Amino acid sequence: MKTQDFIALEEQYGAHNYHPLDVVIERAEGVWVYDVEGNRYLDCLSSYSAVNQGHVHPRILQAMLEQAKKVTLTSRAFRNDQLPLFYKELSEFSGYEMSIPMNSGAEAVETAIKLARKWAYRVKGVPRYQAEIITVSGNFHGRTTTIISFSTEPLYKEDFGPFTPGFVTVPYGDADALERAITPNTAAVSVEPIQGEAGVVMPPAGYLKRVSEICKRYNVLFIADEIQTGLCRTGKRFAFQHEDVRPDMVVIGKALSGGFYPVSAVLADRPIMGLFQPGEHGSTFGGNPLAAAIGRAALAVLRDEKLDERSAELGAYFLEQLQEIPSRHIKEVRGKGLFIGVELKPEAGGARRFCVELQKRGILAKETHEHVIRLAPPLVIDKETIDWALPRIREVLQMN
Ligand code: IF1
Repeated sequence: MKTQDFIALEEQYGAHNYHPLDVVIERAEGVWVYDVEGNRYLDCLSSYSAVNQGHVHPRILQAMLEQAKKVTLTSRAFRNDQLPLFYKELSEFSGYEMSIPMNSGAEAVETAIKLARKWAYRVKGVPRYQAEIITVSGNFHGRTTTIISFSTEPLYKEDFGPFTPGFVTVPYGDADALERAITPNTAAVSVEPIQGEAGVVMPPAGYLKRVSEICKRYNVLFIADEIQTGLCRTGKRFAFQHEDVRPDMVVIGKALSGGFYPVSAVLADRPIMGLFQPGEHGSTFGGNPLAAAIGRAALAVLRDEKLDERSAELGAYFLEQLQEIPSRHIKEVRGKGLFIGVELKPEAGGARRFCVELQKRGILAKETHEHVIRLAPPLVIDKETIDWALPRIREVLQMN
């Protein structure tokens, strides 16, 4: 079968909830993916930062295969020999005392919302069911009906009401607006340290510090969604570490499995995570031994290969080189580590056509919010490969 044959099947039998590039990938290794016609592409999306360790990392693959032969799922009605070790190693990696394992990022975000609300009622003393969570414009935290209830993107929410109450939205980056929105019923503030889906949107310097100070002053939990920015993507283990802050809860996913399996988690210290009582929350697959074994290997790769330092060093180089490209189309090139967005001027006609041209030159990138090309290769990329990509990216950015 050829590319078009696969596309025809997808068109006929699958929901059209995405508008993918016409590339049909059949295998991948490291930073490279290969389509059904044998063409090779540099993956500059990393499956939305789920394959920070590179595609099919051998160490994680080995861990998955070995565990899969032993036991994959025990339910949480019983215990298993992988989860306790995953808990410990995740605590050592993150510096947080405890965690609760889930599967998708959205599930972990929902878990953080429930935990923040429970903390509001049981610890802060907010009257029951009046807890408010402050979120920000341009947020992306997943696709569940509660999460899209506080989305500011009509495409993600307009046909899916009625919406879950209890969320207040303020402009991203505006700490004064955030402080004004706090009430005695505020349970938490939830932000992405850098907004991924919004187009690699960086807040003003010191914003996270202000958020943290405001949360402390008003006895409000600071929740950081690091599902896309975490796990070494931005040049630190967590993006919040670029400022001198320590959120009360950190939500992670994606690269927590290196792209092998849905693995997510919420990190917190005991005064918060200890609030969950038996039976209150969970999921069939959350914390299963296969996920835990994969998560352990994924963390070990991030740690042992120092992918945070690699992202910082190569990201700074990539960003500097991109910022030197003369192009009438470019409005701004921004980013942190290997998490880069090239924002185009509206008159450039949208980022999609540039992504199509990049594909013709062997580079896979994704537009976000119409005008931004996201460039986020796996963190195992090397300088030679970045130098291979730069002339191709330059050529595309300089086309008419
Ligand atoms: C899609 C982008 C979208 C996330 C943050 C939670 C989640 C995500 C910061 C939910 C997921 C994915 C979802 C995927 C495309 C991608 C994405 F931001 F990465 F670009 F959609 F906006 N918090 N982001 O980025 O995690 O439940 O997906 O495991 O839905 O199209 P999930």
